[in-house]
Amino acid sequence: MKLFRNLALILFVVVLAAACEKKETTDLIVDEISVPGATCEMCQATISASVKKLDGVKIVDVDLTRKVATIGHLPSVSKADLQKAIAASGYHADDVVKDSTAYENLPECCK
Ligand SMILES: [Cu+2]
Repeated sequence: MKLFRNLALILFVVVLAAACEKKETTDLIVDEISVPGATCEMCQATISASVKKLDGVKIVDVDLTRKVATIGHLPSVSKADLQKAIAASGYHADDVVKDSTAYENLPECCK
């Protein structure tokens, strides 16, 4: 598990570095958002999809061990935008409370 986590982290940094090399992403900002409800791969997928819908989000990693979403995005996206998007998908995001309807619609394994 630890090895997987380290590999995932390394991969994330490599992809992030590659993303930064592109011209339009030179202003990439990286935010970490606490997602205490994230427990499985479905949660990862749901949370990733929620923020990728936002124009300007370039890269997302959801660490299930730390329960933290790390998101690389352009300055046009604020941390509040990210928190709102994650909360709307059914997960607490830092101090932004999850949408209860979205939570009810999550797969059983995610509740
Ligand atoms: Cu899940």
